[in-house]
Amino acid sequence: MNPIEDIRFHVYRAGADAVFSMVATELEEEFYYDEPLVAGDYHYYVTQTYEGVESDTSNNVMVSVYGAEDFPAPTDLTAEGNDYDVMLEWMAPDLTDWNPPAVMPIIPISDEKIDDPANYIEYDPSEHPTTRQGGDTDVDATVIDALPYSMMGTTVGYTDDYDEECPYAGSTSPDVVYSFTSTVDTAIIINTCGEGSLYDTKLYVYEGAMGTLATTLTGDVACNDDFCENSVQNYLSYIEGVVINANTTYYIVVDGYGGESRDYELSVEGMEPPPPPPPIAGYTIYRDGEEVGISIGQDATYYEDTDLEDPENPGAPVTHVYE
Ligand SMILES: [Ca+2]
Ligand SMILES: [Ca+2]
Ligand SMILES: [Ca+2]
Repeated sequence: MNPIEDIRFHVYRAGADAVFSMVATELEEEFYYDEPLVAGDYHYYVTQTYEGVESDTSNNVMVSVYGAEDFPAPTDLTAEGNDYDVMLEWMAPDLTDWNPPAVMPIIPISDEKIDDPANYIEYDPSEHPTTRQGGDTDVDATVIDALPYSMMGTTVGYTDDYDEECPYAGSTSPDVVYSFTSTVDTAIIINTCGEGSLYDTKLYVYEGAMGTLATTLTGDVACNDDFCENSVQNYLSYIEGVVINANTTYYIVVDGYGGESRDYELSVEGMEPPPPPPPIAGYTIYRDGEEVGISIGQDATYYEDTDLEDPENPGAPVTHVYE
């Protein structure tokens, strides 16, 4: 007898209220298609049962679902009938002030870290004679000269020059330093949430001089250890709205928790202006609520609906409603 045959899966989902409830039960397959859902962020986990006993929970995943309200609608639809054909024309929506939904949401961490300084690594750069990429301190900081900025690197082989408590102290992780100066007052978002980050990173920003933490738009100090996760690492770092005053040098430090060091992916974005809107891919045409066709491209604001003869009464015109 195959014990796998008796295993069943339960799927749990939470919406914005963060309260999980079971949405599927006794599944035999290792997948589930959850629909319909209104737009929003959802969290999921899965358990399995065997002979009535339910397992611990799987890892959590988060997904953003977008709905019709996230996308502007075309306007000014007109229809012109000609025998049994209808010619439709419409206007493309005005996307001047529209911000598209983010394609890659930042994934918040799902597991609380258990901080145990006894498990900290004692980092010794002499054990890592790797080629260095520059940027060990403020003196040789790598200059970020344009935004958005993205850099894949490693902290292995660098020296531990700095540390900040947010909230964990005592790390001996090596650190690398980037510098950024703007000619105008602005704000930036920095993170190591990308797939290129392979260790427990820590990020902070100094203003003007090493040791003076910058602040964020919400008044917090610009330091973060754990905010987001990727597919391989749970404790990545994200700081939103670091206040950048014009003509002041800011030092972005990529550091680590508990003596850890490895590869990182650093992203730095300006918070303004918003990205240009993407083009509209095309339109879907509905007749009496049924999809009857598509037109490709933002400028393809017309559709010819042909062969509308009433099958019940050959040769008779039919009335249709378009939306
Ligand atoms: Ca360093
Ligand atoms: Ca450090
Ligand atoms: Ca971290």
